[in-house]
Amino acid sequence: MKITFIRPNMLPVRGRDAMQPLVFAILAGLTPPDVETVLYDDRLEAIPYDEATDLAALTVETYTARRAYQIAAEYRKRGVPVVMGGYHPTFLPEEALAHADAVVVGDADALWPQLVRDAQRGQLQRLYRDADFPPLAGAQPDRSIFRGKRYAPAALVQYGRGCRFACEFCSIHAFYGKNLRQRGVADVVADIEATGKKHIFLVDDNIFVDVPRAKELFTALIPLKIRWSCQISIDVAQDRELMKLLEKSGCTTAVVGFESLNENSLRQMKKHWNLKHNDYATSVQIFQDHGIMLYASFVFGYDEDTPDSFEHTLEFAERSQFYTANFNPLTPMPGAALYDRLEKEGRLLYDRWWLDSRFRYGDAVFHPKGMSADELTAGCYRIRKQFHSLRSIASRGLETRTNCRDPYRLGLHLASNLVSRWMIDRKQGLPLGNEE
Ligand code: B12
Ligand code: SF4
Repeated sequence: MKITFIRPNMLPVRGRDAMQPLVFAILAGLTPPDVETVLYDDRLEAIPYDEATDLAALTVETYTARRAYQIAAEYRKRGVPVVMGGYHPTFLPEEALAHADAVVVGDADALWPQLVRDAQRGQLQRLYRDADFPPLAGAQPDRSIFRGKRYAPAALVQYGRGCRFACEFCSIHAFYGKNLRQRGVADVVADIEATGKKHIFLVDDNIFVDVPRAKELFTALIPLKIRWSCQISIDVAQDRELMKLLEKSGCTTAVVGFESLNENSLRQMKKHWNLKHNDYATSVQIFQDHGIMLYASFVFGYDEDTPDSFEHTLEFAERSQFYTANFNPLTPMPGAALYDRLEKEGRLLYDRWWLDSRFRYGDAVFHPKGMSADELTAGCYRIRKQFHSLRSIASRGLETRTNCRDPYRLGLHLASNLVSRWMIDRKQGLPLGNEE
């Protein structure tokens, strides 16, 4: 038997920064050894639909759903059954089942071997759903599936799943609820060593969900002498011991969700804890004192945001000399509490924006209160461009504790800013999927 794993592309354009789709290394590691596996990544290469296979297995996010359904149609036309899993089918299994033979809801780790056996017997069930959140132990990811593909240099590794917060717009709480699980530290260390890479992206939604376990991990990373990136909540800055461990263990960049400079907006999105310990400027100083380059994330469109919010936030992001930042229109994702609220308030512009041929990447998809939807789209695009101007890249690059602290960091600063600068206009305004 042969399984073809597919990672659909979001837009009809190839990027230069595709990262390894970790999910397929995990599934490959759980696949019985007598089953052949191959991966095609739609972001990097054309999919050979006519190559013989017994099952097409697609990972689907909301932004890639339209493309995933197009790919699934090609396989099903050729008589190949299709299974889908990931965030989007988990939240909308009925929608996905209209395009697939089987759907996995939630985590697949414990279900995958059974699904493969069912497929071998030609007895795929329609829906696979784990009633529980099984512990994250067992098989190690099999990254040989990525061999020969031109991915970004960092290897993706996961320590845990879930987040202790429940920000209104975020899919994580909707997916995992309050459940928090972590792998054994020794497994993670072995996994990192097996990648053979010296730069690791720890993909946990929030690596700071459990203080003792975070300390255990960071301590175990010190002897590996790697550089690593993570996503972390800003409240870590009040724990000086943890900050020292982050620095000592090689943490070079961290994605931090600042989201908004407006306290009421933070309250509305259930992220007011962002300001519980320190103001933003103080937290930024603490991170930078420890050499950590910040990738700051902002959203616009909460009820108190007005057209002035854009320049105000841009000014803060430049003054803080973040190595990079994203400025996105608040986007209701199915499954997240925000989606249900905006739907109830009758403020959604589309029935299902992710399938609508009129939707364009970067577009606002609901009626904000303090500006028009077009102003929201245009404001995010404008400051994204300004933040990636050569003047801004150069002046942010002069932050001596982080962005130009050593040649490695400066190289990272320049490379990520120049790639993002190049991508902004290539992505903005494109339809999702491959056809109009
Ligand atoms: C790393 C990451 C990225 C990386 C890219 C990663 C890559 N390989 O290309 C970067 C930073 C570039 C990125 C970009 C974006 N991302 Co992102 N990303 C993540 C993150 C943090 C980790 C992904 C990961 O490796 N997870 C580990 C794997 C093992 O978990 P998993 O994918 O959930 O897989 C498990 C199950 O879902 C299931 N499963 C998944 N797929 C399949 C397929 C089959 C066949 C089966 C059987 C099972 C199955 O089994 C797996 C094991 O149990 C996730 C959050 C998260 N926790 O997953 C967000 C996340 C996936 N991203 C998200 C978003 C919104 C984006 C962006 C659209 C952001 C933006 N506005 O531009 C972009 C564009 C993404 C795109 N489609 O191209 C959302 C998606 C929400 C949704 N409803 O779809 C998430 C959930 C973050 C969030 N907080 O909401 N992202
Ligand atoms: S802290 Fe981050 S991962 Fe956690 S719920 Fe909020 S946005 Fe999602």
